[in-house]
Amino acid sequence: MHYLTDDLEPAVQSPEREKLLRIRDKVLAGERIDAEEGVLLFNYGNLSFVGALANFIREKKQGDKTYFNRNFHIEPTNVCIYTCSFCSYSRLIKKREEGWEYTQEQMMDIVRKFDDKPVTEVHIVGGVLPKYDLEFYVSLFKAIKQHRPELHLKALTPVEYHYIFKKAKVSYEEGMRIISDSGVDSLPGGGAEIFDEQLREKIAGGKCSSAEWLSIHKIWHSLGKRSNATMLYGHLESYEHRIDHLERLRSLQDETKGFQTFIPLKFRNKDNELSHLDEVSIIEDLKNYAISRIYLDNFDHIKAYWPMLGRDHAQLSLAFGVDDVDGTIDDTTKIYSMAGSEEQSPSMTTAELVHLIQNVGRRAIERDSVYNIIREYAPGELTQETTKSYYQLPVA
Ligand code: V47
Ligand code: SF4
Repeated sequence: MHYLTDDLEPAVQSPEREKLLRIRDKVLAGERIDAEEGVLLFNYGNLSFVGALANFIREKKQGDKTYFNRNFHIEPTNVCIYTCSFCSYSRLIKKREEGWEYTQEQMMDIVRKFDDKPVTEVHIVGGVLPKYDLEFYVSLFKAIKQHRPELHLKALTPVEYHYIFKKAKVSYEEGMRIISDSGVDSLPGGGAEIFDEQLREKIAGGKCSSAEWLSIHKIWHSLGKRSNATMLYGHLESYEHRIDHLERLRSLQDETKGFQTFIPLKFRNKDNELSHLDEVSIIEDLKNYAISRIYLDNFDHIKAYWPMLGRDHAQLSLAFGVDDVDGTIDDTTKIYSMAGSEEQSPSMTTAELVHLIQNVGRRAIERDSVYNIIREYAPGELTQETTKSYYQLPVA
């Protein structure tokens, strides 16, 4: 019998004790919990209970391995035709002069800035604007691949794809094939927000629907490609909405097995139309990571995005189901600092990131974008001096 069977008894002082113990038994037996049980965990599972279960699954799947990669971001524009109420980033077309709109050449300059750096991935995502159409992106992707063929291109979300395919009058199937042929290797998880149709309409009205988001990922997976998924939480949603979101992802993953990582994104309230909302507590963040880990039994990885969460909380998350802390990051990422993230100028050296992981007793593994292990770092192997030159990136 696993030690959790006894150890978790005292953690379950709840009117729903019997149901919680049943969930514990299911998790320990490797069985899937259902939506009702997921909601019950949010309502009645205390942090130590859900944390222990999530950590059990995390260690069963990944042991102490904790992954990061070396990536940089390009945000083509922060001007957007949409008006998502949680977004602190977009400068509407009427305030266009406050934003930026990079040309292909300017973006290639960013790519070239990393020519002598051992980065393995570029993550491209930004606002939606008519001039960034299918032709523009195909040309950009081809130029990046021509310049640096081995760089993994993780680019755009269904929000952009839906818009540019509609404008180009191509089907999703045809569009995703064109995108794949132009060099895109994988899709990041953005644009998922929250799948409940009514709430999505309220906070992200006008952009691709939940069904369209899922459909684009499904088609992408059918081409043998991988993608990530996110959930924006801590705004107006209920626990039922969160579990509904996880359920739709789990069910698509059963079909395609194309998702690599789930990334919960905590709503930050600086400078947006939902600024009147309080941000949720760290306890809520950790419970959300843990329950995501428990619910998404067919996802290999749960990622904490450290620039948004902050370093200490990212460390803490590693005990609550998280096994990935994303990557090193540079000055070109504005979306989180503009939304009020803990990290106003997010950048970490490889040594710092490795230390962050090892300092809480986990193994620091550098991965590529599809989770092949590039290197494991031994404790004490890296010092600030040996890596400073790689990741002391310029901060705006
Ligand atoms: O879809 C926007 C979120 C997402 C706010 O796949 C906000 O590896 C919090 O998806 N508070 C885009 N979040 C970023 C994204 C992502 C990030 C890191 C790694 C990966 C990956 C994907 O950012 C948007 C939206 O949900 N966002 N505004 C805000 N105020
Ligand atoms: Fe545009 Fe994305 Fe911001 Fe919505 S979240 S307004 S789609 S940049």
